[in-house]
Amino acid sequence: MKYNFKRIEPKWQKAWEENKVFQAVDFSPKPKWYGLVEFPYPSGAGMHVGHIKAYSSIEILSRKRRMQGYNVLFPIGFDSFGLPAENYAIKTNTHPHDITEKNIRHFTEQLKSVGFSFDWDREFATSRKDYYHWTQWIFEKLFEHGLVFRSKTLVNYCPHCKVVLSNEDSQGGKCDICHNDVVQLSKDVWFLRITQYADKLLEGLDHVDYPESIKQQEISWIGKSTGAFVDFPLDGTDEKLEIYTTRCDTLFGVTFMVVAPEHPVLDKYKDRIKNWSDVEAYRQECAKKTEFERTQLVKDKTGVKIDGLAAVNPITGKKIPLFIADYVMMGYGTGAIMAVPAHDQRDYEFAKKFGMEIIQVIKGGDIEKEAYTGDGEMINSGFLNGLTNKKDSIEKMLEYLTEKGIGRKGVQYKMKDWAFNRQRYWGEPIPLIHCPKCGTVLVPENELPLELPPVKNFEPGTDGQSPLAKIPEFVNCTCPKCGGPAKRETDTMPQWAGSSWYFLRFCDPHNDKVFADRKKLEYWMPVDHYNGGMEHVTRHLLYSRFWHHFLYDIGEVNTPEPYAKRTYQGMILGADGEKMSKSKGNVIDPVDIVNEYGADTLRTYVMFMGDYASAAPWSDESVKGCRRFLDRVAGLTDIMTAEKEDPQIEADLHKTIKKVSDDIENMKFNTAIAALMTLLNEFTKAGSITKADLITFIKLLSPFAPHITEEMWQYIGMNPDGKTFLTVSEWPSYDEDKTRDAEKEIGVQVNGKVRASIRLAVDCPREEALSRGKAEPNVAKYLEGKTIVKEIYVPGRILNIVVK
Ligand code: ANZ
Ligand code: ZN
Repeated sequence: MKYNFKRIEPKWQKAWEENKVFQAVDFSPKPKWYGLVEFPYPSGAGMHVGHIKAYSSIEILSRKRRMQGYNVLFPIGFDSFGLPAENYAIKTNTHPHDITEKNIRHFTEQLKSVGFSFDWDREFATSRKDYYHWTQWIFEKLFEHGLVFRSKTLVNYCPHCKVVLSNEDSQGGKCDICHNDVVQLSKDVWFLRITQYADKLLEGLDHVDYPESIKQQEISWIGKSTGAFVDFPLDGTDEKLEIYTTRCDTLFGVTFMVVAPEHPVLDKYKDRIKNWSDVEAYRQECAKKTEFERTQLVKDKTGVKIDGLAAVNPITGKKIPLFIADYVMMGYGTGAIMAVPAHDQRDYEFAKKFGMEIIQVIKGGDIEKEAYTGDGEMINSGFLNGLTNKKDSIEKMLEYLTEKGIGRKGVQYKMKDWAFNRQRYWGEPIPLIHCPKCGTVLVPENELPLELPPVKNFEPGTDGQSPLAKIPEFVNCTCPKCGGPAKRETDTMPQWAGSSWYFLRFCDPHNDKVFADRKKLEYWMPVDHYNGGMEHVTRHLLYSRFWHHFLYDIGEVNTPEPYAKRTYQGMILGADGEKMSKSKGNVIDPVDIVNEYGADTLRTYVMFMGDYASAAPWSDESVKGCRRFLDRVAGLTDIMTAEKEDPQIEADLHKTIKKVSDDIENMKFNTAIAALMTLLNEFTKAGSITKADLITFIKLLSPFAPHITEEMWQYIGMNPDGKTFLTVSEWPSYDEDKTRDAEKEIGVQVNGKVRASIRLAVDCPREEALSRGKAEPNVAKYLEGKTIVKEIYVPGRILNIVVK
């Protein structure tokens, strides 16, 4: 067959679409399979080759599942609220809505040109009101259940984007949107109480099939810590300074205390503090640093000793100095610590610098050099002396603290509540109303969606307010409770809101009565396999699991966990091995590859380039190699002349069916393609193959290269009515017995040394094997004049002749 991808790719894309081949059918009696990919943000730059790789795994699995008889849901939509569109709109004086819809059209065309088997009837965009209606509705449920609260605290703020960011959005001290440094500012913001779900988010990981690396990232991000809260009296006051420690066993070794520079206790006792101006100066210095800088272990310890205020060790009754230092964070524990320099390295460095006493309470290490953090016998510790196990000491101390009312057991999480409002335009309006009489009131459910009003100027104000605040018609409203004049909340939701539940909407995308019909949710959920980026593990994955657990708790969905299985893809690097970026000029546009080599080549190459989960550099040579492979595949129709199946080819076929089937399941796409390349070579070597051989081959290749194989299927007469598609034909099965070779190369040994090698049928009888082995000239040479004492033959493995 002549291979003309330019003709056949659009032809089959159109035929599949017209015949709704990829349509997911609600309530079909077939077993369901829901495959999900991270829906794209429709940026102006269009599709990236990274999208192709990220989507290809679930694409291939979906196509295989359909051929295995599953009712497959493989949907796509657009995560279309967010800053880039808004920034672009500001720059070009256009409207983010128009830009977004235009980008969506562009993206759709591009995705379709690659032949992904999405059910396009279920497409939606999070920025359209029929979708964000339900994002707002879920927010209202969260609010009703006490999971939305407002608090004035230190938050991450990006001065460049002019937005408050969540912790997840400012990892490593950088803004997730613009990658500039974030600063800590005290602001009044809306939070979602994700910490209330910390334990459920941890526990849920035991019930899902995620790679260990993903589980570990979530676990350490949530950062559950068990320890104790202990009260330290402030000398000469009634005040008790509460600290959080994981090592209450070391209480006898506490020689000073440290509070975070922002700790409110300082302001309260301002009048007693003699060096207040030093305190203030230090505070200002700290405010300039990012939390990331402050928590770096390797950094010079700084701090100020509070003059005029001291604490008391509640166990020993000894007076101890009080410091402020930036290595203690206001946002963790209580913002105050007991310092045990002998056994905590940060406290150790601080004590050395400020000349504080170091009391060893656990035997071991070399306290002259560094803190000892290991286990050992307790010393200098009163009633704990002699204990040798940290666990026992902690338990005993906790008992004592509890009994005396000085302390209590406690848990802490590194994860913080989710700062949820953005002071920008292009996001879901938060459906809250501020009434001077009734307080904060929800927009009534029947008034949802609360529509984003059209605006002319999206520029965020220098006053830190969202552009919505400048629209009196939007802001001024009546209180739904008392009917009096009230004002609307003008902030919008963060980018991650829409993606926190989109997989549910795919189950019932056009419903205007509920976010999704319960019966449909029960049919489709959970997602059977979700593939996405590693960079979303501590953002979107965590957020969406949180929303889903919440919806489960209020009885809206049928499982606590949304995704039964999750995997990730490795990045595609530029040909130079660097991350693709515009500035480096090493970006590959997938559409260029489609135009030059065809979608099937692009798809095959992206899956062939290496281990799916690893990063791999782009190679033009290898793209061409994949194209040549497909050219040769097309040529197979010319050798479809054999009447009878060759036994060796049959064995090769069964082996390949097994390999490709297993490899796809294990996401080893590259070795699946390699196996098909090997099979193609065997076919070519054989010179002729049967029609059945060819059919099996194109079925196995079809998830990777669906257009060329669909064309070949028709070419050999398998699609007479134009509607009998290969794409939904039956996946080949194999016979385990036949996966073994018909013939094998076997070494002929004389006294254990290989003297020749011969090809034998694996079931070749003993007599025949021996006589053929002995007939080899180089074997005969070693047998001459000798007496044969033993002949060993294991079919397909060993032929050894022992002589004397
Ligand atoms: C005394 C002590 C002795 C500590 C010792 C450790 C070792 P994780 O495991 O991460 O929860 N800490 C508590 N609050 C802090 C804050 N706001 N900023 C900085 N450090 C803080 O760590 C808990 C430990 O980190 C606590 O236990 C406390 O130091 C410190 F040999 O208390 B520890
Ligand atoms: Zn930013």
